[in-house]
Amino acid sequence: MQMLRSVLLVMLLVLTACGGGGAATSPGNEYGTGGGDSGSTTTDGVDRSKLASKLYFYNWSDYIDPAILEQFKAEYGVEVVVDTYDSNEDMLAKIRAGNSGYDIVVPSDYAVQIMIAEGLAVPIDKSLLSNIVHLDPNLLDQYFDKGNVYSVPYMYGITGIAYNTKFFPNGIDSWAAIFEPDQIAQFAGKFSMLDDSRETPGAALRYIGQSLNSTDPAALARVKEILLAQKPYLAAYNSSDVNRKLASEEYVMAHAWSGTAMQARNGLGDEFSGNPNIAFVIPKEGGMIWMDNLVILKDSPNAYTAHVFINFLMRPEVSAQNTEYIGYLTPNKDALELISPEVRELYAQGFAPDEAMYQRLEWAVRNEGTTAFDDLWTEIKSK
Ligand code: N2P
Repeated sequence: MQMLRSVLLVMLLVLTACGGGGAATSPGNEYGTGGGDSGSTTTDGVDRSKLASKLYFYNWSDYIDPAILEQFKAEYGVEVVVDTYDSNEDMLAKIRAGNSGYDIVVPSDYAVQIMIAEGLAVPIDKSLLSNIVHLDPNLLDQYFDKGNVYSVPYMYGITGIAYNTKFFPNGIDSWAAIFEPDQIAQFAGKFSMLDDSRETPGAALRYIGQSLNSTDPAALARVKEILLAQKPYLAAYNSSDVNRKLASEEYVMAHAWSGTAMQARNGLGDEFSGNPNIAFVIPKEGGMIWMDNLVILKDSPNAYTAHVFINFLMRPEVSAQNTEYIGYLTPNKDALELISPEVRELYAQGFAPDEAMYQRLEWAVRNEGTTAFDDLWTEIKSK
């Protein structure tokens, strides 16, 4: 297996060296003529003499198919070094300190707003991103970066409750299932909430009929009560291995991102196998919709290579393969038709929003006037 893989890699490298780029194996390889320089520029418009040997990618955990990084290396000779995080706040803290060494990060919507406001991002050079034509125009030009000056969508998803149908034969339809002490007592130590200052207070806000962006003191006081009443029953606040713990049935349910739930259901490559009992729901009171975006850091020394990688990720077949692996939702309209019937069937079962579900989804918006969510979260975690 390893041997076969090496042989294939060598063959690809030879093709690349002969000037064929990835075109021989990758029909949708549609680079424009951006880049400008002649010399070592090949038919795909990429000037190989300008490529760095390594690119540092700071991404969420379990959020890219490792085979894609191998393909990129085989085609361009660039090694993508991946480091992972599990919350926007952790990522922001690291890059705010400066000299993080990373080239590309993947902030969610409201965190893109923060990065722009704090001067942490560099404008995107769209002349190097010919594959942006494959993205769904309805998912571009969002409130958090009008005109996509600093960011391009990577994946989007929704946050609800993932659960095991063995333990919930009648399904779940309300946040009460994860918040109400009389319902959770029987599952003490067997479920988790996201370790996230926007997601977890946001879920409780929706449960009490409020916007997940509300900073109304009375609403937040109620949220604090709900979260503190729930805390003794929780296994953990967890944003890192919920997929594995649901699949192994260490958890019977979890506040989770849709792709985490899909990974628990379908497994994740060679990492762990899936559990067919896992289902996912956006409770009737509503939940979060979000989008994670590729952003090049202001202090990235490898901005050109970063653009080449981002353009690669926007190839329809690369995006489809990645989506199939991580189970989120691709903003790439031309990738959709390449996704397997099995995954599409799960989307239809609630792992993706339909019209009715959209009505109860809400985006998180940055609120520069308040530290209410951070304060509340620090307090909850310290109790
Ligand atoms: C993947 C993280 C999903 C991103 N583990 C949530 N915004």
